[in-house]
Amino acid sequence: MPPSTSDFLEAGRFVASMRRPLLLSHTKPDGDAFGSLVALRELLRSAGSRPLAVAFDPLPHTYDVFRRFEPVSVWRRDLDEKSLTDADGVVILDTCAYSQLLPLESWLKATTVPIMAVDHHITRDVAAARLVLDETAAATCLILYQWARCCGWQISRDAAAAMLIGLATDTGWFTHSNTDPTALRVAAELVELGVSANELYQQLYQCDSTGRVRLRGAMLSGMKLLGDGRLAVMRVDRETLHRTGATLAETENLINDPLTIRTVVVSLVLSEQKEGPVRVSFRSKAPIAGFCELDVDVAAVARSFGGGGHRRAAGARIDGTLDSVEQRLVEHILPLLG
Ligand SMILES: [Mn+2]
Repeated sequence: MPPSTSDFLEAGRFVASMRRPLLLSHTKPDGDAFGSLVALRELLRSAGSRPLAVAFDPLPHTYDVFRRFEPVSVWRRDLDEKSLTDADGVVILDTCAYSQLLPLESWLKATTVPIMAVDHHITRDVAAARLVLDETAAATCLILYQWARCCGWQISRDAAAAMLIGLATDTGWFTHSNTDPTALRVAAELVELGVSANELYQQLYQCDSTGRVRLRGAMLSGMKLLGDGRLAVMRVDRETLHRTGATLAETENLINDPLTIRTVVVSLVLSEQKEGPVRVSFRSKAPIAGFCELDVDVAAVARSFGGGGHRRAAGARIDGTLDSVEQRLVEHILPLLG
């Protein structure tokens, strides 16, 4: 359910009581995470506070589009716990799960400053005094826009651009199943605020590195199709990254390629990390009337492996080798595919 006007106004008063709010988002930040950090920083600045926006990872090249804005500070690279002493509040954006806030999990659990969260995910375990949640919202940036409108905050062109990037990337440039009338209406209003959609599109989708395009080729040629072509599995190992010259961050969105195949309902990407568990991303296709009625909730699949996310886009970190993780996932998912 979308927040009501009074929810938004109360949340507005809550955040207005913070002079130095710390803005955080999830690890491995995506367009909606960076977009939310930049947009809320701009919005709160025009409202008179001094927000500190912090990302847990540096900006990957796939998001060079964000270089048009003042940089977001990177945890450990630009600041540490000492830099947080004057924070008098926290706003967590685009996640509500401690597992996605690990670098500051213990700090967040120990701090006495008020915490609020703005999010559109289903998975949540963060203890926050105030929540602005809308699981039906296509992006956290969309919630921020509605919040700003409701509170009458000034929306600068930078704030609008950052919100359009978040909304456009979380909807796969308005093609995913979360693209609803509200998403399209808000996008139109953001363009009316002076943002060029075409310019953002070019910076987002026509600025790939050669390595990323070669990695796409390698992943697709190694793709396995299982369960009568309903399940696509792709893997990224260190050797492939080295050979193609791509970075791990550049695997983002390549998971959507197999979904362009008529038969594929679920797409998986297993990525070998430098150390620690295998990172797994899950996507599923919405049922297509008269063609494929299968409706797989990949958030539920991810949850049974300790992860979480949305019905059609989820993730998990799973201990084991690429082979063993793949085998366990395939055994779990194939029965769901009829
Ligand atoms: Mn999001």
